[in-house]
Amino acid sequence: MTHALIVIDVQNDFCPGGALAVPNGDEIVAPINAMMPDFDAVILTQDWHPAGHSSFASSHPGKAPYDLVEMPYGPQVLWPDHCVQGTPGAEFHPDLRTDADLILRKGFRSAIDSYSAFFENDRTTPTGLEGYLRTRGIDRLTLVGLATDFCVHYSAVDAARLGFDVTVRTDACRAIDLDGSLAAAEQAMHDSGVTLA
Ligand code: VGL
Ligand code: ZN
Repeated sequence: MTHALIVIDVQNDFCPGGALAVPNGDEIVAPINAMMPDFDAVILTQDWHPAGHSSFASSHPGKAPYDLVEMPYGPQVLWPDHCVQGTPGAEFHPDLRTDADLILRKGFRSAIDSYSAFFENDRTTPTGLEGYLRTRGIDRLTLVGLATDFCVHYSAVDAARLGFDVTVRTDACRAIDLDGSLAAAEQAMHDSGVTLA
């Protein structure tokens, strides 16, 4: 089997002091760096939104961060402005090793968010990552990063649905945990056949 490490969104805005800080998000940087040499391929994802992105509460008059809205593609949580293209918050954590094979950006279309590394939030528009992995003969994936209950969760469920052998190393992830979203994500990943390790 050819085994890739997919490092989800280890960016300044998701670390302490960032715009959408995940509690203790920076704790996973050193363990992730230490895991990288054990894989045949390393892929980093980067949340990469244009200013005024439709997932930002600031783009919806009268709405606040963490409100839920109905978008044409389904329900969407509204977030503080984060990971705006070209800003320091969108950069990787300064200690993260970035000598990866591929850096995949997602969430770059204004009208739609993309939690998953495989599909935008309509769950059908592909990012191209599946084709990249398949053409490289990669069939096994280990996922780590931020946040367990959003981008790691959706990426893991989509990868399992596409037929990859998927493990999430929860010790190298950290969660936002809005209203039980971590428990729901763990259940959904388990039900999709993802190994939680
Ligand atoms: C994420 C919320 C908004 C994540 C990205 O990386 O989990 N969460 N954008
Ligand atoms: Zn985002």
